[in-house]
Amino acid sequence: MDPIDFTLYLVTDRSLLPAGKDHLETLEQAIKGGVTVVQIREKNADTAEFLQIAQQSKALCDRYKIPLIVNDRIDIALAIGARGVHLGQTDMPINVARKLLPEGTIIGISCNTVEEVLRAKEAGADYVGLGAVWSTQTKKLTSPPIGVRGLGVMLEALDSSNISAVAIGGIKSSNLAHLLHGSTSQTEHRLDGVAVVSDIVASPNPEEAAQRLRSIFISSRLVAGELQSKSTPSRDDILMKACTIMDTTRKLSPLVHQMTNVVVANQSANITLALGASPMMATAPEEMGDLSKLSHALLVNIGTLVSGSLQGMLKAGYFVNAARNPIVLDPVGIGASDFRKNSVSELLNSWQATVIKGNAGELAALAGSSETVSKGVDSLGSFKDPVTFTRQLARKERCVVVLTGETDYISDGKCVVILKNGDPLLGKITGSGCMLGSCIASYCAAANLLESNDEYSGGSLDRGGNFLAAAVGAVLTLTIASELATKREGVRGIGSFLPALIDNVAALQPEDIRRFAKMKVVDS
Ligand code: 3NM
Ligand code: MG
Repeated sequence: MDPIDFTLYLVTDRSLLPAGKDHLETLEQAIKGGVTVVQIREKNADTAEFLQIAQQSKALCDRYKIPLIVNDRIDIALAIGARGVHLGQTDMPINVARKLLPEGTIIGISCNTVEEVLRAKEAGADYVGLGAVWSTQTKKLTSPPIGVRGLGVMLEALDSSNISAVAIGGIKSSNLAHLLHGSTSQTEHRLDGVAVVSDIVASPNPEEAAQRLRSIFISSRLVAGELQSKSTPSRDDILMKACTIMDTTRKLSPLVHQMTNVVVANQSANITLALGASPMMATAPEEMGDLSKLSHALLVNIGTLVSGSLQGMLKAGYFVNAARNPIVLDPVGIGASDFRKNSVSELLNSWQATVIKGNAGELAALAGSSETVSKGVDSLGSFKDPVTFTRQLARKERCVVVLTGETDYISDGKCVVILKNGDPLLGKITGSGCMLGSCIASYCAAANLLESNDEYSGGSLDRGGNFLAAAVGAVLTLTIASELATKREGVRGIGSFLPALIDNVAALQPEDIRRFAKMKVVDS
């Protein structure tokens, strides 16, 4: 028998049908929209009713040659000759089900932890349902959502096995690109598909809902393939792109939404203007949906985080991911408190960052490494092997990582760019790191506008390496401008340096970047 195509796995739930819609009609429309496998899930029906629904659904699926899986009930699966069964952790054990079912029957199991995945592997499951990724109204969850990062860890547990994996729980067309990006890059084992209930079943147009989900899945798979085969760009390639991005920022003046700290808000807004972009410094959770329609990128800086601002950041990121615009995360002082650590964890679990930027202490805390510590927001010490650290963190978080310090390291998970520009005064003023965050976000906005001709290529999927170039360009712009600023007449120290820096950023030309960049690219 053909292997099952898990790309778009519809799990039914008749209680979610909109008024006037019937189960079989919705099922047929969903199949026409591109559902590749169907699970009949009946939590309240008695046996006779379940059997009838299963028989009718099976006849329909057969007509379209779509495999049908029965939730939980081995007897119903046997009675209708289903292609498979789906078991929960407290249902019939896999080895017993295997004995009862005809040879070749597909057995899947829901897993919520790495241990459950390892046990499913041991027991010979054909596929696993990993979740719940996000919270959902459809099923009462017995443990907290695993988030995209949790999903990545569970997928890694499947490396070197041939078990298929689908994700489930709260998956919608608005967050699917984020989900797939978080689980397609570096591990051997990718998601084979996504399982969805409400986004299709509760939709007034299940055919279109299924089409939307399927096309996002397919295009993301293409992008992931491109990323895998991407060759290391040369120093000149990256510099050329960075200069194009610099020009584009001035030409298109992207609107950069910045949720930053109270210490640096003013200078961050001014450096953004100096780059040719426009700052928008809003924080209220209530307006994030509206603002995401206007902005071209989001900067999230946790420098003076309070509980209220965290809600705004969660919301903002959700909408910005959905709009496929870039997000830059600056986890300022994350090592200083559990509140910051937990908050960043929550942010990275609910949305996909495009770039994460921090000093050694901050990125060590974010990565859970004890190699270097921080004092307040300042970093003490550095990594023994910053190149490997930066590359690995980029792989783990599936985004571009910028490690700042006397030398800056930037990686997309493949190559690492090493930069050695910058005047020491940059480290003496407050908020130079935060200004860098604004520069990265502005250039990411421009980079995204450059490549947004494909509906699904934007956001966190660094298709052409443009976000890497944007981050490199941002570091070079700020550090080279700092070198030129200290040469200006009248610049004597911290106080006179800041305005000179802002002026020099505004005056900087692409030629300056090409001429002064102290830059090297190393391959993985
Ligand atoms: N199982 P929706 S979450 C049926 O975590 C089911 O195992 C889950 O529904 C699990 O797509 C879930 O509407 C419901 O969020 C998913
Ligand atoms: Mg069950």
